[in-house]
Amino acid sequence: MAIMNCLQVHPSYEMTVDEFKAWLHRFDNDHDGRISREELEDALYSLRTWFAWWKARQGMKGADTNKNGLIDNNKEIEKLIVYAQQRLHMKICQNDW
Ligand SMILES: [Ca+2]
Repeated sequence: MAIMNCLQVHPSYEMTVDEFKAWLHRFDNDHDGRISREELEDALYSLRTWFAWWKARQGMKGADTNKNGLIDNNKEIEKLIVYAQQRLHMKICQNDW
């Protein structure tokens, strides 16, 4: 995995929605602006999440509303944020907080 010049994100670290999106896109390995299940899995591994592959699959299932296997629009990212908050206990707050 590539070494990235970024802050280490920890599940208990509070971030804004924008920071979450920026963090997620660091794992967009093919730089197509969309997040695949594999890329989501890498992101979860970076948090040292247990069962990252399974959680990535669950997150994808919940967030990928148009079922194209990619998180590729704002609505899907928002659903992924809800998943991350509820199931991964990540603290993601609105930008204007
Ligand atoms: Ca999609």
